[in-house]
Amino acid sequence: MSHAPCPIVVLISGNGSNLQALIDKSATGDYAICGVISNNIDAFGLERAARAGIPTRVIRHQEFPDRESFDRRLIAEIDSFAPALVVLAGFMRILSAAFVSHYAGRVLNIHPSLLPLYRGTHTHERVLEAGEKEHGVSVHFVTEELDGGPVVLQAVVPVLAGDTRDVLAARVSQQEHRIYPRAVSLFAAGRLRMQDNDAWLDGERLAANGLREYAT
Ligand code: NHR
Ligand code: GAR
Repeated sequence: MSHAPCPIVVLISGNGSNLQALIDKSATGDYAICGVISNNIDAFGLERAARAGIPTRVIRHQEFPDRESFDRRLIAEIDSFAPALVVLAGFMRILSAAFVSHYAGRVLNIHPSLLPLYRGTHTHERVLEAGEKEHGVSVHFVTEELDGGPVVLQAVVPVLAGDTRDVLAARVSQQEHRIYPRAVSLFAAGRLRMQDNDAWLDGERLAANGLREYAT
């Protein structure tokens, strides 16, 4: 590759399996993870980062009087790494309008549902309760509207007879680890951007569901 890899910062709160997938693919991707930040000091993802030699920071949200002051610190720490993209990977704090506008068009999230279906938490349980035949995962740009920003990629998985929450979650998670590094690489290569609240790939506006693929 002729140009320097695109610097990204990853925000986590927990296990960090998506962070691990991003680390594993960074050797072949167009991006480099320059920092990992967690709001939770017990996040296993911090160990994954340290093992990969990536600098880590912990900013405990409980130590701040309000969301705005937490976000100001978060912005300062992120900017100290000078990333081109901020990647939410199981990050569980809602981001303020000030944060979103500071990084407009430069924040991606992965959400375990076929957005716009099932925004919010406990998506696998809700999908099973509703008797859906399909479920999946979406990568989207982050906007002020929670889980409402333009979708980039979606992977669809079947819901099978006898599925438990954990079996279904594992099937979705496998797809997350496949599509998130791809979405980040597309952004890093300059092929993906957000404009006027739409996602654009290779100069073409993507449909509301983004690029959708079916996994078996
Ligand atoms: N921030 C903005 N502005 N927009 C989005 O689309 C965001 C976001 C921050 C996080 C991830 C999201 C998800 O994929 C995400 C998308 C946390 C909550 C939440 O309710 C909701 C959605 C998401 C992440 N958080 C609680 C809060 O008060 C705390 C919950 C907890 O700690 O367990 O911040 O699902
Ligand atoms: C993933 O399933 C991700 O889609 C979901 O949390 C899990 C994080 O796993 N994200 C959210 O629910 C965001 N609120 P990981 O820590 O192993 O990457």
